[in-house]
Amino acid sequence: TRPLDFSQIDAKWQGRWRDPRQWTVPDAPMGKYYALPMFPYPSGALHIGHLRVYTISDVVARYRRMKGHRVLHPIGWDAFGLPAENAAIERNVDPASWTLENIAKMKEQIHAMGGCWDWDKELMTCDPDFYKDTQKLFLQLYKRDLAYQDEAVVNWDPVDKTVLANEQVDSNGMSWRSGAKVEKVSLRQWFFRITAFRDDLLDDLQSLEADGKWPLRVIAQQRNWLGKSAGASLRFDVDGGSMDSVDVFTTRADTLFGVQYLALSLNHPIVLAAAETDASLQAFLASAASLDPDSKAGFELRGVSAQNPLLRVASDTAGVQAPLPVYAAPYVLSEYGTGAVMGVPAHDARDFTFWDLNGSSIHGQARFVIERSKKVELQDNSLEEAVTRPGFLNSECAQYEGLASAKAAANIVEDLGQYGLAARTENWRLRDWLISRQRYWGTPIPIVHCHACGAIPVPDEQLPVVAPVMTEELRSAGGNMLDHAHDWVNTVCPKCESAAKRETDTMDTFVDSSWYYMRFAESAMHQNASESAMPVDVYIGGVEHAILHLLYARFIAKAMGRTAAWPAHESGPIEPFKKLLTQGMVHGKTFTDPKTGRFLKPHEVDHADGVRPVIKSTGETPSIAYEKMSKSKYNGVDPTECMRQYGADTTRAHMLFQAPVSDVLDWDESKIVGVQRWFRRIWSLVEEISSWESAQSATPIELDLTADAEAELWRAVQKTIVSVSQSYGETYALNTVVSDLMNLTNAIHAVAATPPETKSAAVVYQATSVLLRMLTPVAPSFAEECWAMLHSHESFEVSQCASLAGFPEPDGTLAQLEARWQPCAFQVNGKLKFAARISYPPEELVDGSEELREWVLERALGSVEGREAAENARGWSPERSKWKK
Ligand code: ANZ
Ligand code: ZN
Repeated sequence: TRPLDFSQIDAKWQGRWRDPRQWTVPDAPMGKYYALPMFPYPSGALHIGHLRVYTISDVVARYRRMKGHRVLHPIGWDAFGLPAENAAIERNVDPASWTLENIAKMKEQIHAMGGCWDWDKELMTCDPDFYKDTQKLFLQLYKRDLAYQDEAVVNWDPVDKTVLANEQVDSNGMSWRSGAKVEKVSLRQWFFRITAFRDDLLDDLQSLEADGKWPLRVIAQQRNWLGKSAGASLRFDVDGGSMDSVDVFTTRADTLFGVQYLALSLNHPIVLAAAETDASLQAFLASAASLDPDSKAGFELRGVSAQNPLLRVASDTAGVQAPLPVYAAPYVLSEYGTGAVMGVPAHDARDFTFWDLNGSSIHGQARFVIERSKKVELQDNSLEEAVTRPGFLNSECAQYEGLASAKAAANIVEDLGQYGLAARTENWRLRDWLISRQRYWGTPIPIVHCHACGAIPVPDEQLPVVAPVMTEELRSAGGNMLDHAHDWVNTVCPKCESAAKRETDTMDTFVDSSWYYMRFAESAMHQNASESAMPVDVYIGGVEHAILHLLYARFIAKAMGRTAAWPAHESGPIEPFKKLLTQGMVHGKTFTDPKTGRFLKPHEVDHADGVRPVIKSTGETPSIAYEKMSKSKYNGVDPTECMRQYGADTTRAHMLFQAPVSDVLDWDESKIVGVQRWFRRIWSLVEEISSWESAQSATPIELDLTADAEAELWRAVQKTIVSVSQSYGETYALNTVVSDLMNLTNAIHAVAATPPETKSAAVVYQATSVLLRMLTPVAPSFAEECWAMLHSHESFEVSQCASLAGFPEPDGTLAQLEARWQPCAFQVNGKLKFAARISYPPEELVDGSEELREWVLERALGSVEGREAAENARGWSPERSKWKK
């Protein structure tokens, strides 16, 4: 017998998987299929999360290939970004070489997992050949007024002289790098006009909701980020301010009778004007600028008051006579709505807290005007919190009295509208996408600034605009290095040829990832859209990208979809990713000392026992938990090491088997032996069968299914083909693929264990052949090795490997086989209950006879279900029981 050596098998087959040519299928009756995992950032090391995504995508890609699709399964590198730039500054190297080294390392690690990648499509976003097209994309958007420059308030680090992302500013407002106090400054920045597509971005989510194409959680997050809210703008007259009126945006016009104040954002014109003559307001604004927007601080503007617009339309104005105080308040966002809020303490939670803190003691308690139901009136007017749910109006104003919230709001807006005091509006949370980064390591924005002509696009033939090499001088300059690259910055205007300067901002790396999938598909900038592999059929990645990346990618697809970039045959909404699979996190095993709560390092725990780990220093049992992997918990797992130790296929199968793809996976290496055992069973089975003369002789093999054992096995084979195809192709329940294949292995073993007569040998041989092909997507190298062994003695030619042998299809015998079997319910002594399938008894057994009883009982208890039930019912023995028909 041949020993099963996983690393030898890996070595043999992985060389083959590396060659992308083998994946070119001459004819693909099923058409294109584009499987894409989110491309990695080249950090330098493959982590276990990567292994999970690429395993999933590889399994899907291999399955589709076997089913006859022309599959695109590419990989590339999201190679621009801050880590490379920082590493370059710290280590005095070029970010390009740092990045390339990392890519080389990670590529080897990816090879080790035995994936079938289209390596000839490999790309990296920092390659000028790639970013030439990123720049073209920018210019196409610019020409269509979808890219523009505008002033924006940004985080400015005065020491590093650079703009910081929000994530780079700590909770005290300090820079993560320099430690300097970050300033808010207004700078000219580049934006993409994503808001122009907001209606499509929202409406088309519906098409992704159907049939679970996208996880509902992701769709909800997208909706929330777009944040459409329908409401109205209402106009309040103002006395004593720099303006005569203030417009507010509200979603609850029905609460207008309950307004007790107005609150303005810190840079509202009325606030800024008042501050000119009010030193204490100035002081408040200075201190409030650094407060977080959750703060409910406020400053009442002296001598300023507002009037409730209902005064102009209500039949009874008793409740709305009082002039309303006006506050400056940091909780009012300047970029949302009109930057002004009508404060309704009784019915809005934020307003309630604000009023409690700033107004109620001077101006009175919260005033409730919305009742929960028509009948019950609010007795107590001093509730502990706001009543935010819609209800019925209790305004003591006959005109609106008792109306349901929605109706009351509609009437109020309409009535005020007659006087130009109200209009229906909608508001969106979505803002235009700020893509400027004051960074070296990103795609240069292809614009030249000319004194005479303004911002001029770099002409196509001058693309790509390549950043200058990072010299020692630039590296030490700090801030945006490109600002200091004088030879590069100074250029001539493409239009008038006078002296001009290059744009020194580079693009957010999210721009690169917003279109790379189209480059893989060779559409977008390359115009041959009808041959395009777009859209992506299944996109696999982490849920952490549920919002920004997916939104940006959807936007770019829609923007480019209006051009020639989209496959003409695709109708309906333009969505880049038909199906989205978000894989769960992989958690690592932590050991803690139960006494101290300290995380234990691997060498502090003794696993020698194999059952119960022991803390070496104390002899006690550590507490075990599964948590997010982190250095401080010593629970990280190196996927490369794991594959080296157990083999790539074993690691893949284990990973798939342990949890459904979308769930958290608790990585427990000790369980990997289960998969190894399974593979050994398959190995010995194949070895055994390949020695059977009878199995190899007949071609094509006629299956004789007249005997029960063979028929039952073949039924299992057929059922497994159906269920596994569905899991691979529709539900992505890849964990059940593994368990179904394990069960089929056991079923084959059961028949193979009895001496092989000719008829059962043929069935066992066929069943094994089907098993190996169905196993190929999960464990490609192992399955191929087994396949080669199964066919090693054959007289007829088997030149094809299992991957090219096609995925097994049901042979149509299932219905017939199912009909042979009757589902029967069994109950023995009232104790043992189970359902099993029994074939029809032979004619000669007489009804009610002892022989029939024996015959049925033997089969019932011999069935998988019967054996299981007997095992579960401890102490039960069939001899002592009475059988009831
Ligand atoms: C009065 C009111 C009464 C409100 C009530 C709510 C409940 P969404 O749904 O998220 O769009 N608002 C308006 N502009 C704001 C701004 N610039 N900064 C902070 N808050 C602002 O939120 C709309 C609601 O948020 C608006 O409806 C307004 O408060 C507040 F019982 O108006 B509402
Ligand atoms: Zn010019």
